[in-house]
Amino acid sequence: MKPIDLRGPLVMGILNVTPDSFSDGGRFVGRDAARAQAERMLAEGAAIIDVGGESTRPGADTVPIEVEMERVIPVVEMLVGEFDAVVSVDTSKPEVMRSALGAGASMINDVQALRQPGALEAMAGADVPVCLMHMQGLPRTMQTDPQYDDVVVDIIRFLKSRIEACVAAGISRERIVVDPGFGFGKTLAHNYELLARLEEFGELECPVLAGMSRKSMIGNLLDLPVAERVTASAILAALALERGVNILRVHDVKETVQAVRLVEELRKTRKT
Ligand code: 7PM
Repeated sequence: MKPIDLRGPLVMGILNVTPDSFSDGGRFVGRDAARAQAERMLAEGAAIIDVGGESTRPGADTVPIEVEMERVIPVVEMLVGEFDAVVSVDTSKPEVMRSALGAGASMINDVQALRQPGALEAMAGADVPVCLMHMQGLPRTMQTDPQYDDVVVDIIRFLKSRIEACVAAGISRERIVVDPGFGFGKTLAHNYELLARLEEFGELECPVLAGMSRKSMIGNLLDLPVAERVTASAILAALALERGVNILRVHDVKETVQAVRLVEELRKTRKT
């Protein structure tokens, strides 16, 4: 477990260990592919590697605990043991959270914002950051007609209530990161309104994480396949940084680090 300055800006590199990304999941072939991918992202300047073994894509089913464990834990051990990397684990299951922290993970990233029974307790016993993400509905059905009164106000209200639940459970505010959850129960218009109004999340007084990398909010607007969304992802990263985002969860680390450097230079110029 390594302490991290969550104010950033930090680039978090995505490492999927689902069989749809690496043919063999957490097993040997998958582990070699995961090692190579992580090594590259670290060399490109990723501050955190986010390991995910449960596909949260729209329409996806949930994964049994044992399967997720088997995919994720050996990879966490490898990343910590071989690279001394700062590792975040993308999971909603308290059992996986505990094992991941035991294996040396430095952060938990939960798309369900610790709403699973036992998740608050699992994190209360640790001393690492946790990312609380907003999702309307569940992955299986979340993209069928999402509705909000005011998408920003509704999501801020949700995150406030989850922060309160965390604090009540003994998770200090200093450990909490918030995330509007781009693409999770949102239309294209909702996603762009969230980006436009990202600064309003500053009201929560927690570092803000944004994950827009290669998502359909790019693909559907520009009519691009996933492999051709890199440039647009880096542009959205820069726009999010301009709106005060602290952590960027991305596939393309090199391009995002460039965006961070450009925006930081611009910021420095404005101050002096
Ligand atoms: C297929 C489609 C696979 C979409 C995976 C995804 C976020 C996250 C994901 C996010 C945080 C992806 C998503 N997205 N965690 N996990 N914030 N905190 O595009 O936006 O990576 S999974």
